[in-house]
Parts: sequence; structure tokens; C-alpha cells
Amino acid sequence: GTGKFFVGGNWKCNGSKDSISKLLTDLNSSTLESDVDVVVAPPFIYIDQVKNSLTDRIEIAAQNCWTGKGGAFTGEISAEQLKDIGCKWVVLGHSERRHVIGEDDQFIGKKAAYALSQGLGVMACIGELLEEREAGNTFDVCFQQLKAYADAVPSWDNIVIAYEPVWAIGTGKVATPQQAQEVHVAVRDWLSKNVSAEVASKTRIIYGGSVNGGNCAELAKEEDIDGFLVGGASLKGPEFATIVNSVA
Ligand code: G2H
Repeated sequence: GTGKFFVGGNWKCNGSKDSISKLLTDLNSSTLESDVDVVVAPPFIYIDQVKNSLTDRIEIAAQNCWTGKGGAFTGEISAEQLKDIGCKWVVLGHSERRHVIGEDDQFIGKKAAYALSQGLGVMACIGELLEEREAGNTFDVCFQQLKAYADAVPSWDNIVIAYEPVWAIGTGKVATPQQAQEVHVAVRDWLSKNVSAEVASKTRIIYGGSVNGGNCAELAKEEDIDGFLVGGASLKGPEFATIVNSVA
């Protein structure tokens, strides 16, 4: 793998004060391998609760942010506000925001550039739909999404790429290690040709889509899988710890 193993927990639109309190207790008492970056992404409204009760060992991400400085943008949250409340990271370009909410490549690129400018790390998601995979367009779709980030950001230093095939998200249908590895290699190759060899070798590429305690170890063995972005299984403290500790 490349660099330090990275595991993010994307809680999506789940949880209550009570369920999150229990999850924090479980996370705080779990034993995590030291050589892994661990980040959780709660819903905005629970970030303060998480910041106040979660061990500093685990960093905090938001699941989205606005494209620029705050102001008259009803319902939005700015990167400055995320920094203010103790976030280090933001998840951008998640397939649910692309395909359910309708965010496009340029909008996502703009968010990534602004978040980086404010000192947040970005988990930059990419991934193809089932029909795109079946039509043989997996690489083209991922490359187009990568290009939108590359066109917008001045540096890749604080970016982790999350490859999340949409057909594997929340479906229980995880990509095989070989399917994931194949795309990760293609992404690295794209970075090498279109950004630089240095960025290609340094940037972590993590896999997301139905990762769980039972399939993480096989995936983690692949050379170009540098960690995971975990949804459903990140809502269970002990299982999330198992995934963190799958570092090969
Ligand atoms: C993909 C993943 C987390 P899940 O969306 O980003 O979710 O692990 O539930 O498929």
C-alpha cells in the first residue's frame, strides 16, 4: 500500500444523541492499531457531541460542506465553520450526493478546492454506476470524476481518494478484491499521467462499498487498497475497530 492505512466511518444520516453516545463509548474503549489514520463522519448536528466525547485518537470529518465562504446560503455549512467546530476532514462527491441530491463534477470540484484552502483534508469520492460498469465505462467515469477534482484543486497533499462503486454501496454486494484493485491501479495510473508521478505514489486510494468485518482483511491485502470508507459497518464500534485493524 501507499502511506499510512486510512479508515473512515461515514455515518450518513443515521443516529440520535443516545445511539451516538453508545457508539462513542464503544469507540473510546476499542483498541486500534497505531499505524492507521482513523476518521469518523457524523451528521453535522452531532459533530459537537462527538468532538466533546470521542478520543483524540480518532479525527472528525463532515459529510459535506459549502463551495465557499459562508453567508446567505440557507441550509449550508461552511468549511470555516467545520474548522471552528473541530473537523479535520470532509467527505465530498459521495455517490449519494451525486446521484440522489444531484451534485455535479464541477460543483464538487469547487467544494474540494475551497475546503482545502481552509485547511480541511478531503475524502474525494468517485465511482461508477452498475449500468456504467456493465457498459464497460468504469475507468472513463472514474477518470472524468478525477479530472474534475484535478482541474479544481491546487494540490493533492490533503486528499484521500475514495473509490466507491455505486452498485456496491449499501447493497451488501462488495466489490471483489480484484475488482477494487483493478480500479485503484487505474486511478493511480491516471494520477501519474495527468498530475504527477509523485502524487500517484503518495496519494492514498481507499475502497468503499459494503465493507464489513468479514470482508475487510481480504480487501486490505491488495497492494493498491490503502484503506476503507465504511458506511453501515461504521455504526457498530467493535466491527469498525475490526476494519481499522485489518491493516495488512
Ligand atoms: C459507501 C459506504 C460508505 P456502505 O457509501 O461511504 O457505505 O459501507 O454502507 O456501503
